[in-house]
Amino acid sequence: MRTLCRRLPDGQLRAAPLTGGAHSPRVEAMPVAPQDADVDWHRTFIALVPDAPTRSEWEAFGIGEDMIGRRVAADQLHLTLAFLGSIPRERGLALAAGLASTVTALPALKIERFAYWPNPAHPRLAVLTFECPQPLVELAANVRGLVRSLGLPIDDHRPFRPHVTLARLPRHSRPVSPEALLVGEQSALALPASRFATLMLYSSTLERSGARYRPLAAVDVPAAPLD
Ligand code: 2AM
Repeated sequence: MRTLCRRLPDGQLRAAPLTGGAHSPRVEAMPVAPQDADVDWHRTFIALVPDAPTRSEWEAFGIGEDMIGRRVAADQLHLTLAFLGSIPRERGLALAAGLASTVTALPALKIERFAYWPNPAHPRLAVLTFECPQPLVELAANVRGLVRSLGLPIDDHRPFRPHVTLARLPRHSRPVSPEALLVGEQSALALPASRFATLMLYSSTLERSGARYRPLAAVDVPAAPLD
């Protein structure tokens, strides 16, 4: 069983865009905001967004009382495929226009585990990690191929490990107790596979309450059967 997507062979796996049929994605990415002159193209990233039932499951996910106030808002939960940082507006628009060409049909993703990163003794993130089937590898490689074809950089200092951040903890948080870790691990066992229905280009602004993600373009991701 593959447990992690390691570094991807950028651009080497290019799936043909899906056209026609009941599972056809939108042909062009839906521009959520790019006409808006106020859009800032800072801290941009491309991520998978869950469908409504999956979002509800995650929202109800128990990770212990300590995490109240630290949780990522339900409408902000996502799985990042590529983090780009600041990009010029023109290339951002080209990226939004090309997003649909990267889409592959994706099965619901099985949850691998619940974890604190980098570790429970120094917890900064509470995450769900996901198994990484071939269609996810292809989709991530397609996205990165598009980014590179536009001459845009990908911040690659972190290997690609498919995860959703459920909560963010301040620096120097106290260690997570084994009991609290168990709460999360047991909750994760009960979760069904997660369906990601949308591929989104986001920008991120830092606000007092934390990062706020703003959708810039979106494209449907068709469902593939679970293997
Ligand atoms: P994280 O949840 O593990 O922090 C917006 O910041 C999104 O991009 C988050 O999902 C974040 O992952 C991800 N990301 C990936 N690489 C990043 C980087 N170098 N800097 C900031 N965020 C990054």
